[in-house]
Amino acid sequence: MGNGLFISIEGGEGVGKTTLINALKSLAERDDREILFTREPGGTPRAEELRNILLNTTASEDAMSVATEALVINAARSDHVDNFIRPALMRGALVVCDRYADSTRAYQGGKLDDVLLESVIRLATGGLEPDMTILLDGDPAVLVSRRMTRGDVTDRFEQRDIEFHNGVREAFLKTQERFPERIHIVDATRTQEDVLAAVLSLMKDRLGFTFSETSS
Ligand code: T5A
Repeated sequence: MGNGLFISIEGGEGVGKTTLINALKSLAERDDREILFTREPGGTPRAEELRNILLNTTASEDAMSVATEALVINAARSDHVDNFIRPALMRGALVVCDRYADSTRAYQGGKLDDVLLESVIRLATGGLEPDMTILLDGDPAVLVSRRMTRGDVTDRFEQRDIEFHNGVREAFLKTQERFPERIHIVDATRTQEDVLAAVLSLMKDRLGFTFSETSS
């Protein structure tokens, strides 16, 4: 896929993905290379429209089935891969994506035929998997309370109980066991500085990538 590098950041709600990505963005701003940040569901105008449909369905409306969720998310992903990720990788960019196909495996997997779900993911991605995935992992009880203190529990995905979050964590850990070479676990309960340092170290060791500001 060109000379680019593709990194995805994964984990449950409130695990610190946005915080980590903001720290990486600060380093990227002072780097001359093309470094792009994107997210799923979303990343292109059409995919962002689909994201709004997915995340803003209120409890009073008809619930979306898991199969519908999987198809809508992967429709968004297909547009994102075709119109944003693949062209950027062909240009040689570093693409950092907030969630990707492992989120589908963790959230929608187990509730649908897994072989069919993998086929849908393959259809959407054309087989494009990240060069490296960072899985931010930690006890949901600790992470949810951290999140609640911010008082920012708004969309329907986040209005879930602790059992739901424990299940998502287990599903991510099982996905990591399937792809141990690609998915690297980082302890999300450590400080923001420690999390960033662990990720920078993985980027250097596994991909040979160092931000210009941190290379000396
Ligand atoms: N989804 C998505 C699927 O079901 N299937 C799929 O295939 C895909 C792609 C997306 C939803 O869509 C679902 C999964 C999700 O439910 P979203 O809004 O994009 O939702 O993503 P969330 O994961 O919910 O994002 P959040 O913003 O809620 O969480 P983050 O980004 O993981 O956490 P963050 O960085 O905002 O941090 C949360 C709080 O913790 C603090 C932060 O300051 C913040 O207050 N914090 C720390 N505090 C101490 N130490 C640290 N190391 C900290 N890191 C963060």
